[in-house]
Amino acid sequence: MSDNELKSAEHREAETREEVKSPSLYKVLLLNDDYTTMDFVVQVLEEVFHKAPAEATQIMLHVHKKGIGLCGIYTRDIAETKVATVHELARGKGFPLMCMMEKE
Ligand code: TYC
Repeated sequence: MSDNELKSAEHREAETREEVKSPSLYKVLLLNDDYTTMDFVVQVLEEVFHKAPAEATQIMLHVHKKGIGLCGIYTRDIAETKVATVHELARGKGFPLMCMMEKE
């Protein structure tokens, strides 16, 4: 008899649950400031977050009015890379644009 057959159905089910546990997800959020241009924020939303032009503009205007807005939800490594990319692109243009991630 194999190892697997000796385990109770409950044990096998518990093991299966652990194996399929999904990774934690993180919101990537953009913060408003007074200096970054609207065009640059829309460009970032299109190029980094793969938003279509109309949605990118909606998100940018939401952040402009409310102070913060959601760009997307990703696993930790992807979210960290998006935040770093936004900061690198913004600093390259001399903008103070801030991006952050928050565990869901
Ligand atoms: N508030 C900026 C302006 O008036 C535009 C802006 C929007 C900046 C969204 C950052 O995340 C941001 N030029």
